[in-house]
Amino acid sequence: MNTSVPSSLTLDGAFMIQQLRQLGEVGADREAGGRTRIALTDDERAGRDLVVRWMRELDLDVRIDRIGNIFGTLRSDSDDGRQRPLMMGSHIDTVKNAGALDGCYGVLAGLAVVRAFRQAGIGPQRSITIGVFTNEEGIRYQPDMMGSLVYAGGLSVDAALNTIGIDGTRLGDELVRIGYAGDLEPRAIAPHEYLELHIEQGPILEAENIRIGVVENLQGISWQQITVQGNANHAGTTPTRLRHDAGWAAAAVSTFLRELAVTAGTTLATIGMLRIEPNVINVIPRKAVFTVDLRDPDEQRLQDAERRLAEFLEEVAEKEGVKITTERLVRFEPVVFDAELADAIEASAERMGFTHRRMTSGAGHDAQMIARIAPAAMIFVPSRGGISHNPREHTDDDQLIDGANVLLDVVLQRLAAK
Ligand code: HGY
Ligand code: MN
Ligand code: MN
Repeated sequence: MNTSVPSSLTLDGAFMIQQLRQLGEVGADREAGGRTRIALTDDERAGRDLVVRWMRELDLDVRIDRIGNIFGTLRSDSDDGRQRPLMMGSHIDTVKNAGALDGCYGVLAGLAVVRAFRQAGIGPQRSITIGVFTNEEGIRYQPDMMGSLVYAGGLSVDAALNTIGIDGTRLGDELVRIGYAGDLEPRAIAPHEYLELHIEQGPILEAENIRIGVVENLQGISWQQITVQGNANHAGTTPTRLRHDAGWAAAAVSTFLRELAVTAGTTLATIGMLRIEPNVINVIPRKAVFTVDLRDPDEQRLQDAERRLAEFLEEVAEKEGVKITTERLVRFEPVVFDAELADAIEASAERMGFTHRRMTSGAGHDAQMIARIAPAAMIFVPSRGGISHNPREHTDDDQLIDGANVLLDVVLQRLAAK
């Protein structure tokens, strides 16, 4: 293959859109809407199988590592097996009733970039690898970004394989069951640098009518599970002053967190999961179990939020006479991406005539883990209404294709650079 890569290649955007639609059908939920491909379920396996098929159709060297991360590599002629590839990628697992783009867009745009090389009959100067990382969403097994965290050395493979999910299953068993327990040691394919194209999942680009987000950094994430143990009692005979109401305690924390977020400014707080027992109309709840997701771009402010929550929990326990315990599920500090890569993304968007702006990622991404072991950065495209983790997640086809063309342009610049 000749490796004199021209300054531009042609990316087949329509084909990428068609593949996004096709992958979006896997795990489709006609009733509730959207699709659900929770990590290591049969639906996610079907999504994995489809992407692996597409990788093989591009004649990529497909490898699976021990935590189920999938890697498809277009090898360069100069790769003696030790060359670090330029890596792109993301994830294809979803939350419940998700949109079709979160994660999938970065994987399929990466395949579209490789396809542009294949269709031009040109080999890249450096190998290119597309990564599909396991369990990015972290809703069945915590933490989120688990596959890329293991890959980056932040969590041992064995600890990850022994993780018990919220459904009581062991992650390693499920990985074997779906046939994606690979033999490749994580980081056996170590990236030279990493680019992740993703939908913004927030309102900024659309609100400012900007085409491309140059993602410089990503906010810190703190997940914990809180258990309140009170006393069940009769709803009609128990005076308020004698109650030990776990349901009230959970509601008090929710109100406190909204107040904290509003006054702190950049801190975000979410109670995403909430269960009370016995969950009966005329019984004062004896137990409440709920999760708290705190985020802030600034580590000190995130620590302040965690401290203030802990203090409030002590107050509530004292006041209501309940026992409150917390379990830390996830804690990732804010991440700053590689400045040179961010500059390259900005230069490509500028050269291609796209409006662009630098920004922080509100969501967690695999790139934040890869940034631990290689230069990494992200490219965002707008999300309609800022909506994501929702069947109504949407980005216009031309915006998706523009983003993929910026990705291709950055890849060509980076391959030419070194
Ligand atoms: O939680 C997140 O931000 C990501 O979607 N896993
Ligand atoms: Mn994502
Ligand atoms: Mn997501």
